[in-house]
Amino acid sequence: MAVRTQVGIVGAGPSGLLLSHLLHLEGIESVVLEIRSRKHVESRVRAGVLEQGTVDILRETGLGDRLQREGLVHYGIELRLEGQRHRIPLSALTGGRTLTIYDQQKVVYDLAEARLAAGGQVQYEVTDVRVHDFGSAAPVLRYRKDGAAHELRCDIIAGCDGFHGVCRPSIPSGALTIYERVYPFAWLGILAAVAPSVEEMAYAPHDRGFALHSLRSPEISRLYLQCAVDEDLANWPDERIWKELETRLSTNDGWTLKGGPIVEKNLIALRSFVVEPMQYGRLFLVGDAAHIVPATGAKGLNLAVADAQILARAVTEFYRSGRTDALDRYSEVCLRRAWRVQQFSRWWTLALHRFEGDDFIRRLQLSELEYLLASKAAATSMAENYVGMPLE
Ligand code: FAS
Ligand code: PHB
Repeated sequence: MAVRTQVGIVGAGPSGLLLSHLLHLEGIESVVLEIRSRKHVESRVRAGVLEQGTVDILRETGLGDRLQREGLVHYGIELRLEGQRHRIPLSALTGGRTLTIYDQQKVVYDLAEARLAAGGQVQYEVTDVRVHDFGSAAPVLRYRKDGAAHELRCDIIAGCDGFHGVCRPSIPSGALTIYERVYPFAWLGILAAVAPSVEEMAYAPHDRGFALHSLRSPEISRLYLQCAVDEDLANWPDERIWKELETRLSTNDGWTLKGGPIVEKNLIALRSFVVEPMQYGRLFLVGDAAHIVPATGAKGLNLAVADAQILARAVTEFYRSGRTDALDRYSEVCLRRAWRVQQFSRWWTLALHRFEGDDFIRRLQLSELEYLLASKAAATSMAENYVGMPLE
C-alpha cells in the first residue's frame, strides 16, 4: 500500500517524536516508523538530565505540565575530590540557567501522548524499514507491518533511528566521514528504589575509579560506577555495588550512602562518535543516528533535541518559502553544536575517570579539577557547557 506524506521519520525515540511534534505545530505532516513496541521504547532506562534549552522547547510547545510537576530543578553539582565536597554553582555562573531531572522515558511518553492525541501517525512494530531515492526530490520509505508491504512517499526523510538504525548505513559510505573514539572503561549503571543520598548530582573521580550519584525522583536514585569495558555484571551482586559506590563517593564529613533494591543494572559503553555530513540529498540524520557522546556530560538526549529543532526550522522554511538554504546548512549548523558537546563531554570524561596505572594522567586530572574549583573563569566555562549553550 502506498501512502504519501511530507516528512517520513524513522524512529520514535526523543528526536523522532519531537521532530514530528514540532512539524505538526507548523502544519506539516509526518509519519513516524518505529521498529519496537511503544511499551519497549518507553521502558528503556536512559538519560535523565535536561538542559535549560530542552526544558524550554518542551514547555513552549505544550509539553510542560508534567515536566513542571515532576521535574526536579537543579542549580549546581557537587565534585568530591579526595574526600572533600565542593559545589559548582552552575546556575549562578550562567545567569540563572538550570538543569532539570526528568527521565527520558517520561519525555518520550509525553511526546507520544501529544502526537497520538493530535492524530499523529506513529507506527510501532514495523519491520524491514528501507530508505530509497533520497538522492532525488521524491524519496521513499518501504517497510512491512502486520505482514503487508507498505510504501511511504515523502519529500524529506529524517533518520532519527539511533546509533544502530538503518538510515546512516543507507548513505553511500564514500559520502561520509566517521570520527570515533572508544574509551578504555565503561559504566555500570543502576536504578535503585531508594531516596537519593544527595541533594545535587555528585561526581567522584576516586582513585579506585569514577562514581556518580544522580537521581530520577525523590524516591528513585540513579548511580554509576566506572568499570572495565567487558565487565561481567554477574560479578557485581547488589551488595558489592553499594559497597564500591560508598567507597568511591565517601567524604570526610560523615556523609553516608543509603542502599536499597536495585531495579535495573546495565553496562553502558562510553564512545565519542560523529558522522559528517549529517545529510545526503533529502535524508537528514538526527540525534544518535549522527553522533554519540560519552554519557559523562549528560548530553546525548539534549543534543538530539537540538538537532530536531534545527531540522524542524529548516523544513518549515522549505514548505513556507520553497527555499532550501536552511536545509542545505542543516549539517553545518548541527555539527557546530555537536562538536562543542563532543569536546565538553570528552574533557569531562578524561578529567574524571581513572586511567589504570597512569599516575601522570592522575596528576594532570587533579591539577585540572583543582583549577576548576579555584578559578571562576574555569568554573564558568564548565558551567556554560554543562547547562547547554543557547541554540544558534
Ligand atoms: P534513540 O536511540 O533514543 O531512538 C532511536 C529509535 O529508533 C529507537 O526507538 C529505535 O527502536 C528506533 N529504530 C532503530 N532502528 C530502527 C529502524 N531500522 N526502523 C525504525 N526504527 C528504528 N544520554 C544522556 O544524556 N544521559 C544518559 O545518562 C544516557 N544514558 C544512556 C544509556 C544507554 C544504554 C544508551 C544507549 C544511551 C544513553 N544516553 C544518555 C543517550 C540517549 O539518551 C540518546 O542520546 C537519546 O536516546 C538519543 O535519542 P534519539 O536520537 O532519538 O535516538
Ligand atoms: C544521569 O542521571 O543519567 C546522569 C547524570 C549526570 C551525568 C550523566 C548521567 O553527568
